[in-house]
Amino acid sequence: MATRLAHLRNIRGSLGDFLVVILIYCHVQAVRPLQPSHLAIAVLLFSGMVEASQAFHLASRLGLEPGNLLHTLLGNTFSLLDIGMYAAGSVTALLLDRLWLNPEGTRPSDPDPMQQAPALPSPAASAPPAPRTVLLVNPFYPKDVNASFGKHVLTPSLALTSLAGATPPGWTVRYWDENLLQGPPPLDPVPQVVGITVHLTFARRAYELAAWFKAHGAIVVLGGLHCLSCPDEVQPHADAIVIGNGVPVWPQLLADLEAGELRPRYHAEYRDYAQDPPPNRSILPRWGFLTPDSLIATQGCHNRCDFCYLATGDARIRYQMRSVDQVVADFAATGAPYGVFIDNNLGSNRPYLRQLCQALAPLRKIWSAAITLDVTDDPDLVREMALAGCTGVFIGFETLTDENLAASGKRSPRAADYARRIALLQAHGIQVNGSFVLGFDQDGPEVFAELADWIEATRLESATFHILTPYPNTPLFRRMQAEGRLLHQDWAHYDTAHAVFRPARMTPQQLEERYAGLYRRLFSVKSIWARRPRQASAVLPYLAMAWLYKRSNGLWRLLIRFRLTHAVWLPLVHATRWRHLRFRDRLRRAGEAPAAAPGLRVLRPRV
Ligand code: B12
Ligand code: SF4
Repeated sequence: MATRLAHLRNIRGSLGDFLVVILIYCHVQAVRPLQPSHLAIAVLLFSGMVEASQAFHLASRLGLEPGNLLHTLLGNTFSLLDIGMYAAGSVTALLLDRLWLNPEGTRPSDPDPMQQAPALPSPAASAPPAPRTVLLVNPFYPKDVNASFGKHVLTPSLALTSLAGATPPGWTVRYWDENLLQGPPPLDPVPQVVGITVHLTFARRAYELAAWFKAHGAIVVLGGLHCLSCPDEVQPHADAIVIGNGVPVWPQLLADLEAGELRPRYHAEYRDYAQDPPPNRSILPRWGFLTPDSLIATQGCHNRCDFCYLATGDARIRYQMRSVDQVVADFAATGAPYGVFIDNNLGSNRPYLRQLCQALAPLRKIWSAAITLDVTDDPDLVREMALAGCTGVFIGFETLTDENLAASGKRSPRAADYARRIALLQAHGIQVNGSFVLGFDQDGPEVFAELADWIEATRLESATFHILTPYPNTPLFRRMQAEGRLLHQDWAHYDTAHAVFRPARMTPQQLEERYAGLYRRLFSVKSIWARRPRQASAVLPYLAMAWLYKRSNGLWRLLIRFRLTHAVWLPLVHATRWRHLRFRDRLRRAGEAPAAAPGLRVLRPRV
């Protein structure tokens, strides 16, 4: 059995390449007969001389140049193949689980790797830590079973790649993300320094990892949002903690450590952000993420909603923008066709966004970003976004009740005007992923069905739901605490999937049950179908994305464990980009938005 598993582990790396070849092959067959050049690519790929992404580029160069009429077929050909492949994948995932063919060699009855962190082997006598080595770790957190598992591999946080970018020469940096389901962090060798990012939901796991690494002789540094909001809780678990922006203090911290003068606490305000070195993405396992290339242009937000982590304590994250040239250079350097901006709100400063869009347009890449809905006050700016490659936006609508918005201090267009503004974005080929918060004081048990009806009526392609969560040290937290409404302070449940406070107009159980029910309804085949795009040619790409995102959690387990995430996703990204480029050229020629969008859809499961 062990040999069989080892063999399977060896072939799993090439499985992704294999799937891509099949896609290229079927696609090429569908649009034109097989040519020797395509065969040559397949040989190069299998011989290991080129990677899947390079092969795909090559194939598109040879046979499928943009502008070619055959491209109209592209989206749908891919979509059909993808739907078939995902369906087959779902069944395979199930079978593999039954046959206990997972990388860890565990059986299906073993703990679900989506719910339980990998076991940490008890500390054994190991070699002393290797000097000048850093291991940066993103700890495990359990995934909400109601939502899509896909969103957890959408794009990596920039926290650790930013630290890697700031690491002085002479240090070797490695990266380990426990959520990629490859087991516990490596100890070959034991690193001299372990940097762990800490969020409240995975704080407990971060402390376990810290203790484990310390037992092996490593120096443990903890940083991240939870250090900002609860430094005194984090402190005893670390040799040093970093409060705030880690980038400017990281080189100093390493120098202090080498000099034997490590301080227990380092503070760094969110200043001089534009001076920060670019992130070092080379440490990332690219196979692990749909989009390994997370980008950032701005920090902070013009709003200060009482539930947002940006309102934590006195830590006002000053609104800052990087130079447009810096951002464009960073995106260009990734070499990727698609990027995700992880900014809190890329639309906070509209003149800046316009400038950025104009500079991004020549790259002919596609991207998505979180913005606030007020960007649609300016339809011309929406057009600039479309012309610059924006194919999707993540918008925090939060609620359909204006009183809830007012009470939380969110300045946003009135709920009655949401639908018109969504239609404006969709008409520019920009898919809208709406984020909604449930459990505000005006929310009763009736809001769930109302919200689902509204989402279906507006044909919102994608929606994410969050139970209102009072993050520690925010105005909302302090109010709930003062009113005696907090149920507990078990941070692991502060993950927006659990009710951690007493809602005003329902019980915590009702809130949790109806939240789960909302996902069930919106992820149902009936609802997915009801929200299909009006334009017939956009229906198949939409269904492919919806199937992968909303109906394939079994498949996600397989894709993540077997390192297939990126390879399976890439063809969809290329197809979306080609469709977008055609749409954008038409938009530019027409001078205004067409009546209906062409249905450009890249899956954008955002937080
Ligand atoms: C990318 C992202 C994700 C990715 C990756 C997450 C991951 N942990 O790997 C995905 C899509 C998977 C994701 C999922 C979720 N996310 Co998220 N995510 C983000 C996002 C958009 C960007 C993070 C980022 O890259 N920031 C930029 C970096 C540079 O900033 P930073 O993390 O603060 O890091 C700096 C410092 O803190 C410090 N630092 C950080 N770590 C370390 C470590 C060391 C050693 C040192 C020295 C310093 C240091 O230095 C860094 C450089 O300045 C943020 C919003 C945002 N714009 O920040 C939300 C955010 C972090 N997510 C959030 C949430 C709630 C979630 C979910 C729970 C949502 C859900 N219901 O499913 C899930 C699950 C994650 C979890 N359980 O924690 C919240 C967290 C709230 C909080 N108070 O903790 C945020 C803030 C969004 C929000 N507006 O509420 N997310
Ligand atoms: S608009 Fe969004 S990012 Fe800005 S403060 Fe409010 S919740 Fe936070």
